[in-house]
Parts: sequence; C-alpha cells; structure tokens
Amino acid sequence: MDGSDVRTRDQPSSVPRSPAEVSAPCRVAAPDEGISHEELTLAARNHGLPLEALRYDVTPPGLHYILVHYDIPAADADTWTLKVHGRVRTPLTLDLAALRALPPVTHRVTMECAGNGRARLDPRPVSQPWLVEAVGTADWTGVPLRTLLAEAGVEPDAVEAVFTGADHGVERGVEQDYARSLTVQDAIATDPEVLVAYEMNGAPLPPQHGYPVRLIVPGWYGMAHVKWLTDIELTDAPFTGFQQAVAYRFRQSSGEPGEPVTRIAPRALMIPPGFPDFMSRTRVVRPGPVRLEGRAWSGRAPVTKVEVSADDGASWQTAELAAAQGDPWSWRHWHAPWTATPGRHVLTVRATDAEGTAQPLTQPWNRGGFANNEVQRIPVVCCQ
Ligand SMILES: Nc1nc2c(c(=O)[nH]1)N[C@H]1C(S)=C(S)[C@@H](COP(=O)(O)O)O[C@H]1N2
Ligand SMILES: [Mo]
Repeated sequence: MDGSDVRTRDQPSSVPRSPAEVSAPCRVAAPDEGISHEELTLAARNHGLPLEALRYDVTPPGLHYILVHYDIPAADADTWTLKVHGRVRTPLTLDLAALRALPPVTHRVTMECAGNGRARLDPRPVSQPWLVEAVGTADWTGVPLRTLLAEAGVEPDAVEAVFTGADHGVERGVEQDYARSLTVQDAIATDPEVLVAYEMNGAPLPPQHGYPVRLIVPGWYGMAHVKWLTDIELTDAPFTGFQQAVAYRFRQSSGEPGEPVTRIAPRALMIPPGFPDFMSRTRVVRPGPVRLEGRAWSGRAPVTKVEVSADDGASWQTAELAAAQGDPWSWRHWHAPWTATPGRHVLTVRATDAEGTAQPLTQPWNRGGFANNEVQRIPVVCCQ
C-alpha cells in the first residue's frame, strides 16, 4: 500500500482536485484589519517607483514600478514567436528578427497600475496594496500594432483583438494565461498608437517588463499592456476572459457587471521634500524656501493645471507646469515654491486635465480598488 492513498483517505478535503480550488474569491478587508501576510507577499514582489525617482524625465531601469500577476515566465528570444491569427486573411508567425526588421517607432509613455492607491481606500480591497507609487515613464520602441494587423489583413467581421502572454496562473478560481483585449478600433488607432514593443529605454525589455515583447497602449492603465506577448487573435465577438470581464471592472457590489477600467485618471505626485525618518518616513525640512516639484499625468486628456497646498487642501497655489515632453501620453514636470515655517504641515497636490477633471480630495471607492486618484498627502515636520 502506498502512503499517499492513506493521506488522501484520511484528509479527503485537504487535497484540491483542481487548481481552481486553490484560490479564494476577492474580498474587502474588515474595518481595522491590518495588511495581511498575503498582501505583504505581493508587495514584496511588485515594487513601486521610489518617489524621489520622479526627478527623472524617463524612469531609469529598475526604478519603474512592476506588477506581475503570476510568475515572470522563462523566455528564449531564439525560439519566441508571435502569432497573429483568427479573423485575418493571412495568419502570421513572426520571430524577433522579423519584428525587428519592420520600421520601428518610439513612444514615451507614462504607465500606471489601475490598482494604484488601493491600500489607501477604506474599506481596503484585498490585493496588491499600492499607496501612490505604481507609476513609471519609459521610452518604448517597437512596431505599431496596426502595421502587423494591416499585414495580416483584418476581416470585416472582426470586432476585437485578444492579446495573450506566456505567463500562467490561477486567480479567483480561474486557471488562465494572462490575456486582455482591445476593440479593433482601439487596436488600429493612430492616437494613441498601440505598440508591439521589444525595447525599453533603448535596451531589450528586462524580464520583469515583458521580455522579449510586450504590448504598449499609451494612456491606458497598466493591465492593458500585456507582457510576454505570444498571441494576437482577431475575434468576431467581444472577449469574455477573466482579466476583461471579471477583473478590472468598477463595481460597488460583487453582483454587478461593472464598467470596464480603461484610461488613466488624472494624478499629480510630489517628490517628498526634505529628508525622511527611517522608520516612519516622516519628512523633515528646515525653515525657509523649499522647492516643491513632481510630475502630473492623465491618460484621458493633457494635464492643464497643477495646484499645491501646504495646509491639507484648505488653500491652493498654482504650480508652474513644464511643456509636454513631445509624446502626449508622458507625464509633465511641475514645480512650486514654498516657505517652510516651524511646525507640522500637510502638503498636497492635485492635477486637472483638459476634460476639466480634477483629482478628488476624498476617495472614489470601488470593490476592486481601481483608479483611486485621491490626492497624495505628505505630512512634513519643519524644525525650529
Ligand atoms: N502577461 C502579463 N501582462 C501584464 C501583467 C501580467 O501579470 N501578465 N500585468 C499587467 C499589469 S496589472 C500592469 S499594471 C502592467 C505592469 O507593467 P510593468 O510591470 O512593466 O510596470 O503590466 C500588465 N501586463
Ligand atoms: Mo496593474
């Protein structure tokens, strides 16, 4: 008799019969429930942008935020291929050399995770616990998606393109390869121009950012930018995969279908001024002039105004906004003077875009914790 039979008979419920049984449904933390070990495990894998790195126009490699749902897949550039198939006249299979042979374009794009701000929500949706730092800006080089789609010849009845990555996992009971879709209209648009990218900041993509090839969808939250891309399928019906129809929806309660999460809501961030206390990260400044600066972006329309407040939003001062960096989907630098006086202060900054949307001072709550662009607040202590 073999020992595993005994274990199975003694503890029948402890061995899952399928991967689906391993993962739990999504949930919202109980009032006053602290960050769990599970959330800490995610936070230790998926790091954010250290806020002082807002000083760089283009985020240096390694300082850009990272979000990986499952594991970074092993990838071999020599055997990697990208298939374009489904509702097309000529299915394509491209290797990296074929992709690199096509005329390249580069876009400077600010990318932000849709879950940025989640851990500041009350009650807190339990998932990757971002505060405000899930953002970065990179120069992405690759081939416009519409070039590949034109070569394949999209059939008139195609409505969506489905993008699948090489990574595999199980999430809320659904075993899956990470996959997202775009409408054909968005996929072939010229502004924003979707890229099949193979370089980040002039070098091959790092493993964690999608090596060898990923999708870039300027202006959209991160979930649309499918990494480790291997497959593009043109379909004659809207995609109903997990990351499209179940996750990334704005819901107040679990039963409703919810609106899809798409473009990035306006946000400004400030480089925390002065210097930090190691443990609390409280900022310390000395009395006198302090230059406040940071970045502002929106994936919906150009940022038109940035305002700062040194009294937690009671009064506002308009900041100086630098010219756009050429690409409209990249963040803009801003700065404003402040004279620190002894005492405790709360610094705040808010962006407004050309659609007239300003960042809220209170939380825009939803069950998934998406697009929480409530203003950043930085407590500062000015010593005598
Ligand atoms: N294949 C695949 N693509 C993916 C993901 C993933 O887990 N697997 N995560 C998405 C999410 S939620 C975000 S926010 C961005 C993060 O991209 P970055 O890690 O390069 O910053 O990648 C997106 N593309
Ligand atoms: Mo994300």
